[in-house]
Order: sequence, then structure tokens, then C-alpha cells
Amino acid sequence: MTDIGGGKTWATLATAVALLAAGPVGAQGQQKPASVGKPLPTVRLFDGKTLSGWERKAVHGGNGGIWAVQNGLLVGDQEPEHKGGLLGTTRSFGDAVIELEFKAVGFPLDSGLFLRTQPNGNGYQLTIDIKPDGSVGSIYVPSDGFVAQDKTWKAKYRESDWNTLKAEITGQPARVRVWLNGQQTVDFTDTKERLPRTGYVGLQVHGGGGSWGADSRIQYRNVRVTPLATNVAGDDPLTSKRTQWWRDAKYGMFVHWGVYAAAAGYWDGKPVSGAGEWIMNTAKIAPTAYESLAPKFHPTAYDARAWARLAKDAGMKYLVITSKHHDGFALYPTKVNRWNVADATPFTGRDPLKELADACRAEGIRFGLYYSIMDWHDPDAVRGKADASYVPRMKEQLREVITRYQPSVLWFDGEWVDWWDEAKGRDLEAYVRSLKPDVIVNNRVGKRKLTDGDYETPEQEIPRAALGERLWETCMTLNDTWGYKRDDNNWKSSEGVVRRLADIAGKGGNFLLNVGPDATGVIPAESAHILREAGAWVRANGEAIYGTTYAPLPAPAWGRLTRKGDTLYAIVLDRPKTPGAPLRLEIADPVSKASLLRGGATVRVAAAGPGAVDLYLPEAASAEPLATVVKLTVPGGALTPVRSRAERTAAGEPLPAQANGSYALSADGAALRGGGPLRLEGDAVSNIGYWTDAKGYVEWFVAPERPATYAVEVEYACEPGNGGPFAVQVGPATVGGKAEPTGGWQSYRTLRLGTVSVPARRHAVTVKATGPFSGGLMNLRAVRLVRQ
Ligand code: FHN
Repeated sequence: MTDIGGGKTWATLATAVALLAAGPVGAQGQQKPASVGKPLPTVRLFDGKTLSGWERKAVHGGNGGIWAVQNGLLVGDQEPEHKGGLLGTTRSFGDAVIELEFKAVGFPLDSGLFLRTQPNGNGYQLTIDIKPDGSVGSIYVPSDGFVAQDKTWKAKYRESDWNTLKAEITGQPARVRVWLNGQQTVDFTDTKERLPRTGYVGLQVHGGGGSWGADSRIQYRNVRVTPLATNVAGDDPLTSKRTQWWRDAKYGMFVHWGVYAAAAGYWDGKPVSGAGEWIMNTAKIAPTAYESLAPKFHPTAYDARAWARLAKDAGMKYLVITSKHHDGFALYPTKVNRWNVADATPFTGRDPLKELADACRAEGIRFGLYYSIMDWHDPDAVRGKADASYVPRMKEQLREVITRYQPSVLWFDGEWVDWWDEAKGRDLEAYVRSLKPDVIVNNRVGKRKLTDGDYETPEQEIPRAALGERLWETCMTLNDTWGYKRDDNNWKSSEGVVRRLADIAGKGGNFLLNVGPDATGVIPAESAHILREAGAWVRANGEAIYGTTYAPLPAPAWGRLTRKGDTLYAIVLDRPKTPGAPLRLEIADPVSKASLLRGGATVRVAAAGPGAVDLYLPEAASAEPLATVVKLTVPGGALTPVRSRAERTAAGEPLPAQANGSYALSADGAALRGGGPLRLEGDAVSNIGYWTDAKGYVEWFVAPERPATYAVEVEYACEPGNGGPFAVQVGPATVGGKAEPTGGWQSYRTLRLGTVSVPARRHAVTVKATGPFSGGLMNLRAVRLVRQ
């Protein structure tokens, strides 16, 4: 928290004051009153007994301040050397009303309330200060110094007595209103839109000033937050009954089917690159020419029941099929135009969507529909014409499919066209919800804003970590195309499917995995085989997937963790190479019992130092083909968050060793240094890529308790024509190597570089280029320090 020192801060203060001069900010119509959403159930942030739901945030050079529960009160104090800190909620909030009571016991050095705070403390947040001069009110955003400060605002709080503070923050740009003891003291709008849409709520105890030991405590009680609905549905998708089935389902089938299947990736007898369903665009085919595909779309082998049964066998709980893709072809008999299966193809008298909707219901699979806003076939689906003619036609088609097939999910796409905007998105969302209030809608109904629809839609990738405050679903192809292409046989393996599902479930997301049936109506045999093979595992271990969410624990290198109440599921994707060797699990809470999910054989749990246990898999575990699930009971269910490896490395903290004293330093725990395009990427397993700048390097920290010698191994991949010399430095010791091509950016191999010996202390471990290299140095997956 910068005191009003820096010039820059002065500048913004000046503007802010100017703003104020205009009287309560906003009176001049600067701020459009944010539409305050419907209040959702109030959440008690402080239960009067524990600090569950809170974690100390290392900001302002402190480690979070000293926080304790005393006689039902939340008491904050600064650390020695006047280091201040923040106690933040583990959950993030968007639009909300925060209410609390505070009492300044001694001489609180600048305490206060933080809103929309970013996990890493970087970036903007909003601070409502409780100042030593007894005033509450100055609002400021870091690095801009004081945004606004004016005497009229500085309502005085009652010293050594309880005060009520209420803050409401809504919209983007954010509008903030604050009441002290019922009197409004602030009405501020972040016109520069610096504040993010969401962030955690923080209670601050500020360091500096006053001599340590002087009573600088602040007491809080009755701390609660009432989230305000920001979505059209007017509820909180994270917790509402409306989304419960979807959150529990975790795994669904995506179906891309249409006349492009008749092209199968070819036009004029020539293969066309890119995704099959994009052939009209990629091959620049005019609508009239493209219509020649329709007569070839005659799916006589179409068996909707078989599709629904395959989804079931795969362990999938819902299915989303393309009712209309970008080519505008409607896979159902629409009355809106003749470019549909009934009027344009020989597949007359049948309604593929009706048959599939019925089949899904018969198999207990939830039915959903994909609909493309972009439409290459409709001449009015362009800027300037769409609003008047195309959008009404689109709405009519949506009315048709919603009323006829009652989809549980509407999966919009193609929203990136320049004639579509947020307002149209909210209008369309309100329209489809008026037709089916409980429908679940993805964020592509609008412009993928955090307030659009119910969930995020990462495509062909898996987020690095749980998104926490937002539902999400990764959609992915089984090969490299969504629509059928007869030559695309780059299939993922069933093991790859299970690993991705475990990774996604371990981050609290859903997985929508695609099939592209051919023009006869048959789902490619390879797809069916992979889904069934993975499905055997999913159905046998479903308890560890369905109805679970993520655990606030670092994902182990050997697997993924899901959680349901006080049960933790450890999905072991890589069993120990050395028989009988344990698996190290970082967890701060006691594990009362552990067993194999399948068969129930006991798993021995041994303490492994502070914040970790070792799991010893019984023989029976090796019977599992794809992955083994260990079911652990953590009494009380309140898992103490353990920070991720990346967070600890970012804080310069050493990562824990494995049971055998070795270190597995994975890409997702590294700090990326030196700037440049270096980045973390990859889907099921992360790697560091885009290593094209020699200044870029990666770093971790280790701290062996005794002097140690390690064999250094590097797991990397390198495309022909790339690569070069590099070195791994472990504290004072360095070993060098050369990243030779490995056959491709996804063909990983392990390179043994030699051994290093280091004393018992904290060491930085870095990987740096040591000479010129062509293209990219390597894709780095992990560095292993194998204890000798
Ligand atoms: O362009 C489409 C693509 O064809 C496919 O439908 C995917 C599925 O999520 N969505 C779009 C690309 O983002």
C-alpha cells in the first residue's frame, strides 16, 4: 500500500479530487448506475470459531499479518517489524454486498477492507481504509495512489466501540458504495475500469508506523457477504439447484454432425486442411455450391439409440449435438428456411434431433443443443442486416428447438462475429431463458464475459488451475477435427482420455468430448472403441468423478485429486516405478483412513513431515489398467488449502522432496523468468514452451536437509531444426547438455546430464540456454533431481 509519496499517485489523486469536486462521484452522470443483481444467499465469511474459508495473503512485504479467533472475534495484528498483511477469502466474489462490524482496539495502523483482490496481490483491488485518524472512507487502487479523498467523506468511526461497515460493489466499471454505521460515506465509480470483475475479499492489518508492541489490533465480527447475481438467470451458477445436475455430471459427449460429413474433408476430390466442419470456409465454397453436399447426406444407418447407448457406455452423463453449425444447415426440420435436413437432403420424414432427444432420455442421458450465431449460409447474417432479419430468424429457430426438444443445455458458438455484442448476448440469453428458465447456457451466448451464461468454455485445452469462481467445461476433439474427416486418424488413446478427465475433474471442470459421425450416421469405430475403453474405467471409478469438485491442494505429479465432502479421491495416473515405493501427498489435514476405491484394500498412510503423507499402494492396485483410485477420509471435510507449487515458487519457497529425497520439478511449479514469450502450456501434462528467447529461463527452489548428490534428468521435446546448448544449475553446481531434436514438440524424452553435489540449504534450480540456438530451445516438461 503506497503512501501518497509517488508523483504518479499524486496525479491520479488530482483527477480523483477533480471528480469529487463535482460532488458525490457519479452525480454528473459519469457512472451509469450498475444494474444491481438479485441478492443471492448471504454467506457467513467468519464462523466465529475458525479461520476456515480464509487464508493469509503475503502482501505488503508481510506474510499476512497475525490473525486469530479470540472469544468469537476475528482479531488481526501486524507482524514484527511492523509488517502488515491481509487475511483473504479462499473464494472469489464478483458483484456483492460485504457487511462486517469492526472495533479498533488500540491504535489500528490503517486497517481496512479489500475488494476484488487478485490472488497474487498484483493488479488492482479496491481498498476501503479504516484510518488511524478515526476516519473510514479513502478509496484507492494500488499504484494509482489515492483515487479519491475528500473530507466530506471521512465519516468518523466510534473508537474502542463496535462500528458497522457495509460496502456494495457492482458491475464493470465497478461502482462502490460504502456505509459506516448506516451513513453513506462513499459513492465511487472506477471509471477507468481498472478493477477486475472478481477477486477475493480481504481484511487488512497495516504495517509500518507505531512501535511494534503498541496495541494495533483490529477486531472483526459478523463478517458476511451477499453475492449479487450478475447473470441473466439471476442465480449463482456455482451453487444453484438449476446447475446441480450439470456440476455433478462432469463428462459429456459433443456431436458435430451435418452435411460437411458428406464432404469428409474433401472438395473437388482434393483433401482440404483444417477442421472438417469448416470446409465451406476453408475451401471458399459459395453457399450454392456447398448445397450440393446435401443430396449426399443420407444417414440411413443413423441409430440414435446406439449413439445414446455409446455415451452411456462411455460414462458420459449428457450429450450436446449441433442443431445448426456455421454452415447454417439445420439438422432438424425447421420452418425458418429450406436449408435443413428435411427440405434439402434425401433423409426425409425423419427428425434426427427428435430421435436423439428421445433416445437420450430413454438412456438417462441429458440432451443439449449446439447453435451457431455465425451463419455463412444466411446472407443477412452480416453487420447491418443481422439485427433486422437474421437475429429474428435465429430466435425463431431457437424457439423451435427449445419447444420441440427441451434441451437441458444450449451451447452457443460463433459469437466472435463483429456484428454480435454483449447487449445482443444478454438479450438472447434472456430470450432463451424465457422459453426454458432452467436451461444451462454457455458463455458464448454473449462475448464470453464473466457475466455471460453459466460457464466458461476453454477449447482444446485444460486450464492451469481450478477457475474457482466460475463453472467451466473443456471441449475437445478425439482426433483433430470436430466434423467427420475420413483421413483424420490422429486419435487420442483411452488412457489419454482418462488422464484428461482426471485432470479436468481435479480442477473442478466438466469435459465435453467430441465425436464426428459420418454421412451415413455412423460414429467412427475408433471413436467408439476409445470411448468404450475409457468408459469402462469411468463407470468403475465414477465415485471419484461424478459429483466431485477440486481439492485446494497441489496436484501431485503422479495423479489428480477430487473431493466430495470429507472424502478425497487420489486418482493415481502414474504408479511408483519402484515397487513398494510410496506416493507423496501434500496435505495439511490428518487422514483417518485410506483404501482402494475398487476392492477396498487398505492403503497404508505414513506421516512424511509437516504438510505431507506417504501412501503405500497394496498389490491389488496394480490390477487396475488405466488408473488406480485411493479413497481417503479427511475428518471434518474442511481441507486446509495448501498453496500450489507455482505459488510457492513465486514466493521463493522450496518445493518438497519426494519420499526418496529426490525432486520432481514439474513445469507447472516453475517460475518463468527473463521475460520473452516463454509460457506454460499443454493440456493433460504441462510443459514450458515458446522458448525462443535466450534471456528466458525457468526456476524452482529446493532445500535438501542434508548435503546431497543428485543425478540430473531433463524431460524435454524438440522439433527437428530446433534446440541447442543449455545448463541446469542447482545452487552452486551446474551441469550442461544439448537439446537435440526428439522428433517433435510432443515427443518427450529424458536426458541424463550428470550429477551435482550441493550442501544442505535452500538452492535455486534454473534451466538456462548457454549458447545460441535455432528456433525454440526445447519444450520442457520436468527436471528431476534423482537422489544418489
Ligand atoms: O468454429 C467452431 C468449431 O467448428 C467447433 O464447433 C468448436 C467447438 O467448440 N467451436 C468453434 C471454434 O472455437
